[in-house]
Amino acid sequence: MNAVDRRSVLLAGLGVAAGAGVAAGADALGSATATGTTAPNASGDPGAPRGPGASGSPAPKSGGTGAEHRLSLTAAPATVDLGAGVTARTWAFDGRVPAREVRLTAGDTLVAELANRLPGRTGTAVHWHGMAVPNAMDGVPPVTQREVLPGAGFTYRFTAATPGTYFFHPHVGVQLDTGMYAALIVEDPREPMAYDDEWVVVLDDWLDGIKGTPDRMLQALTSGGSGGSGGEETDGDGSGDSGLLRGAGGSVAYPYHLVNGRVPADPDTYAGKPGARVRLRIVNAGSDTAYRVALGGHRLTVTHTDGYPVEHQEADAVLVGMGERYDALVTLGDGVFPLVALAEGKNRTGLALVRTGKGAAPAAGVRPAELNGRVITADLLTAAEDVRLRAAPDDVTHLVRLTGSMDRYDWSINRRRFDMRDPRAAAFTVRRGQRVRLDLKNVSEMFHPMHLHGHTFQLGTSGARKDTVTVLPHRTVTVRLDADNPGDWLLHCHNVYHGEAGMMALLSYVS
Ligand SMILES: [Cu+2]
Repeated sequence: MNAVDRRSVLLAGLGVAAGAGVAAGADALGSATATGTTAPNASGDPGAPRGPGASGSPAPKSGGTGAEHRLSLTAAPATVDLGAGVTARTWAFDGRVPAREVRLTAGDTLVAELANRLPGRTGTAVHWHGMAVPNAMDGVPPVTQREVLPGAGFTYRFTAATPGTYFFHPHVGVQLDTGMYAALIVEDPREPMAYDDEWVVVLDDWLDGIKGTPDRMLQALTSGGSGGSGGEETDGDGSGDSGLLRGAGGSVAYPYHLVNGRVPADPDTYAGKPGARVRLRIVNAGSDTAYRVALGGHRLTVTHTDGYPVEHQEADAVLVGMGERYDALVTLGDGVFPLVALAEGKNRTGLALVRTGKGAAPAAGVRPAELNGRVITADLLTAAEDVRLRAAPDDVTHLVRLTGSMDRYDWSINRRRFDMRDPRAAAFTVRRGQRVRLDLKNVSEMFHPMHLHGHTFQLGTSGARKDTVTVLPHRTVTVRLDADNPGDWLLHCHNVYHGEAGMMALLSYVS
């Protein structure tokens, strides 16, 4: 995080005091915004009237600050340095893995210009994971837009209504498993939590350019599974079951697990001061790996998942499925500490370091005891009171059976494999204004992190507000949402190989 970002966070925390000093007549939101990251890009007058985004946390889904945040994303082949002499030929946005973090203030408008310089006829698009964008900005070809072909571009434009921790990635084929991803942070102009700094922790399982490509992996998985041609590609070594996931951790044996694009032998290092309070924003951008994350020598206070606040809970570690995000507060000790992401069921780890004082760095394969302490999973969380869904009867209930098997790799929903050429077939239909209940019933032997586009749902009746929820084998998770964002929205497994094999469906609004 750069100095400007940090200042904006601190100012937001200071609230009124900062406002008084900077702009007479502006409220705390105005001054925090004017001093923060968005000011250089703002097209409007920083003192202009603010929308209803100013009224509380999280900001309501309308209105805006008037500030525009412009960025360009060029998708192209790149050779990236993963540390410790490991380089990989991959596809990336602007040659970086992860791509440059995007940071906005709630109410800002993001204007992102995508340019495609990928090889051959490789189309792409950008999906803004977790953001309740207008349907046409959701980045899912061919459902919400056409594929952006090489040499062409597309401009995404939407207002970031709700503060939180998000990320973005392509939603074409298995491009999620390339280097094309980055964190997207929406700051709360009235941030209610006090902290001294914040660190974004982006996790990823990596094979591209090291062990074939994601496309080849998909082919191996779908053309015979473990017994077929995929034998040497797919998992066979170092894997096992995960107790937390009640089964296999995945099907792909990744050579590396990265934290912020770095291998454990050459980790990213966060510098801080002993006693400082830091907000961690943890994003799992992986494709086939759930991570158990802990900071050695520290306890975590879990505060948010998928951007939405929860009643705070103390934990030693947190389980983060693919597509999930968790925020946690931590008070730093004095020394050098390992921030470890254990790949569930894969017997491998990713690593970053936290350095606040003297000391030798821990070994690359370190496994702090906290990994085996109290692990927070989403089902243990309760939504913060101000983000709970209002009580209302269910207007429509859909049974979403998660079907298929690892052997046949015939992942599907209600036994139907999604067909991108006919995406609206067998859609789950809803009407605007309905309270929608989805019963996610996993009848398979493997966990599935189910992600819904364009909405957040609530687990149970007062559980966490989320957009991605891990459904364990032979379990049913009931979620509810308000149908308030018309369009055709994907509901799918965020294991990119499961999704691409067919575990997707559409939630479609009808009139
Ligand atoms: Cu799945």
